[in-house]
Amino acid sequence: MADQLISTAVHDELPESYVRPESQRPRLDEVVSGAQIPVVDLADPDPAAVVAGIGEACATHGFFQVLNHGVPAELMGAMLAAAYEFFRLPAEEKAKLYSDDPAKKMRLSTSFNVRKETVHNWRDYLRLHCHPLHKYAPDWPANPPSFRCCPPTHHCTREVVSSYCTEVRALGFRLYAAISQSLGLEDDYVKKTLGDQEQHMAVNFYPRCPAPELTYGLPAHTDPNALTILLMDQQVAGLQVLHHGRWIAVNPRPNALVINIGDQLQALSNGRYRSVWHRAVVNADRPRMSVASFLCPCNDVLIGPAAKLVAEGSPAVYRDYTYAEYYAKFWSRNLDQEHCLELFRTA
Ligand SMILES: O=C(O)CCC(=O)C(=O)O
Repeated sequence: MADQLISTAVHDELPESYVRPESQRPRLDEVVSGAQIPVVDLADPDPAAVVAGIGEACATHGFFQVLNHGVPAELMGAMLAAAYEFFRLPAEEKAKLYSDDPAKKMRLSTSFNVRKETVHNWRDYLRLHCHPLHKYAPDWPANPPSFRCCPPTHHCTREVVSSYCTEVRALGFRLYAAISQSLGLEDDYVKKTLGDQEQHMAVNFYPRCPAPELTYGLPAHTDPNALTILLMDQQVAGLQVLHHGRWIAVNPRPNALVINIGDQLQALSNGRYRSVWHRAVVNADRPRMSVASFLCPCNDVLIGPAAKLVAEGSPAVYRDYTYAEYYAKFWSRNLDQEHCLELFRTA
């Protein structure tokens, strides 16, 4: 129900349904703030160093920040501005877009899976399907105008979200080539294997929270897709990544994008690359926005460890499955249960 949206009201107290039991709270004072996830400069003149840096990051952290990635800084700024504008829309306007049905291709929702979860999360989000654009963009919210699609030749603010989607997709495919190379596979292995991929976007809005110690924006989870490209609010941190059993705060770097390996690349790499637990925490002073773009395998393609990686020594860690099967399993569970990929192990 739309009255569950938290971006439509000011909250002086955290409602009981958002309060985590003591043992599940974020323990913000234990978070490592000085550490960093790896940073890869895609403009490095040595392409082999870029590939090696990406491979290392995927194996050790499952996360890295990219610089000089080709997505224009102005477009990133405009995307975040459009996102803030969207969440400032009046409650009645937002209520028309509300749905808690994960099958819907365009929906404004809240928390994670309100139909299943017992404790809610301090997040509202707009979920959009983005590929092919001509199929989905006409159904995007009519307000603010930057969410709607114009013909590609027509330069206006309404192009912002669709242009952002196009740029991010191209970056994702560039990263796929580097990831394939780093695994010793053909350059186009990942892209070809995952089929004509879907692309989804989650525009995450985390309002100011009266009690950040007691709740999450998003609790620890891994991403069910193949690759995630995250545009973070430049002013407010909130993303944390699990590394060697401790939570590392990811501080926004000017014009960087954050990349993470999803469950499907962990499977395809036979466990060499890691889809790592991450979470979003909230804060008392300022709202925060993030825009996550997910590249998702084609629904009916068979996914499993690359034959070359299996033949070279280690047996297949995961069985083959379709992405449709995986995605259904992911959404049938709570976000903070065991790694969904564990359910697809061979032994
Ligand atoms: O807001 C963030 O920093 C993380 C978002 C995220 O993990 C997600 O959308 O899956």
